[in-house]
Amino acid sequence: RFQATGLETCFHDRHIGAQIYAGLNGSNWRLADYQARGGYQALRKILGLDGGEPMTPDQVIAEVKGSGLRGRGGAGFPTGLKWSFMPRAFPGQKYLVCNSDEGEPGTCKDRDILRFNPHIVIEGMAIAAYAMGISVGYNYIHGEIFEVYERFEEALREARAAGFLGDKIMGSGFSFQLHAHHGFGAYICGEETALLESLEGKKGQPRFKPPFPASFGLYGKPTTINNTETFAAVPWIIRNGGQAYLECGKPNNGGTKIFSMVGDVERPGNYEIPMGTPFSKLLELAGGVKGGKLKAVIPGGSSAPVLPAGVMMDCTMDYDSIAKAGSMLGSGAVIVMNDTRCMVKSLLRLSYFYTHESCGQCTPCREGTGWLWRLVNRIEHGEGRADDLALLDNVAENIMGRTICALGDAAAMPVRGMLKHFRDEFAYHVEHKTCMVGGGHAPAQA
Ligand code: L3W
Ligand code: SF4
Repeated sequence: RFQATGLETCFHDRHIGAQIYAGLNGSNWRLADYQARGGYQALRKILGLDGGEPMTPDQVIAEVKGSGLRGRGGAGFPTGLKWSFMPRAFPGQKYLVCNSDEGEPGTCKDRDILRFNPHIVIEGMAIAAYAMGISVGYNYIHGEIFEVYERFEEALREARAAGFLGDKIMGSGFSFQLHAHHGFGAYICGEETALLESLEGKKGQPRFKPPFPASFGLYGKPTTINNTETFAAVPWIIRNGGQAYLECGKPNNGGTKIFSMVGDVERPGNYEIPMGTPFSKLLELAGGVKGGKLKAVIPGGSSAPVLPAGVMMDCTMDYDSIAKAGSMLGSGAVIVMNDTRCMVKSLLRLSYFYTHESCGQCTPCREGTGWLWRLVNRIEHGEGRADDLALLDNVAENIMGRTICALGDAAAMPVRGMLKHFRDEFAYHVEHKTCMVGGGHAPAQA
């Protein structure tokens, strides 16, 4: 399978790629380099500029549907289906938005796509715009990554100058204006409706859904939002066909996916592998566990419940396998923990993140995330009480499903995962006022 999809080591052994990363050497991000790798051929193909007939928007959407591509930002929603929600005959402005507000702890793939292959995102967005009859798009880039924002702006300038963006693209009847927008670094702006609020110049707080952005999005107009990696998959699909993409992965889990291997591994980095690859193979690519034996893995960014080593080693890296094991593939950040890691200390760090990033709009999240953090904090610092574990269960349960956006659930799920699989460590902390794995107490957090 690796050979079939051209899996190759890119500019160093921390960037391995099959499609999005294939052919990169760390500095060949410019337009001419991208074209030398076959870039913008997919756009030419759909516009009928490669000698063939133009593809209709319906044909493009059908190809994406057939590819089995699912949203790479975390939810795994089928991309072709989402594109088909966009009302065709809407009389006013419609928008296309790329969510590059990558902020999920552990995730570092989208910034590297933009840094090393920005034109693949531009081409993917142009194809999406054509398929949905959209003439204006924005790429919302995380506020803390300046260099990436500047590089994307430079790539936009190149694409406009070469006629791949703007009015009447390459002399066709299709026009698409694409702009970059630099966010301010708030995690919550990665939630799609908070992102739209922020793009409109307002405070980045999530809206109620429904209505979904497909019907009420940017400035109240129909809007399609996809993740950076999702758009980056589109040119390959159009060039090679949806079926070929699907066959790279496994049924219901088409194509390749980039996994950010972080934590206790010898070679942390981004690895683009076929969906359905065994976790053991991915771990091997990342050089194996560093500093001890494998204890646990958070398989899909910090919002995903932790899985113990034994469970994880039986998983393949795809939505279905990880869900069956009781967690989620999420954004594809794989946080590896060795057996020197204290789970109480790890949860303390995660809980602090969520209470810090809560936008404060709804009570269960605003109050509940702080409560969770304070409970874990006192357990970690030897002040836990006998009923604290039951209280943690109870607070987490009362946040789940009772908030406007997914951040509430994202704060509760790691707590539930830790207590499900590593309850004994928490109980030991409460009873003995110290850590059973010898990690000591974490420094106090203000
Ligand atoms: C029209 C319907 N559209 C759903 C659309 C919806 C959205 C997509 C998925 O959460 C997860 C979250 C984080 N008509 C629709 C419809 N849609 N039904 O489909 O929607 P949803 O609500 O399932 O998910 P979401 O709110 O987008 C995303 C998890 O991702 N996560 C976060 C990762 C963070 C990053 C980052 O930092 N970049 O990726 C990590 O696991 O917890 O569960 O577009 O509009 N009937
Ligand atoms: Fe804000 Fe949290 Fe409510 Fe989401 S769940 S809207 S982050 S308070």
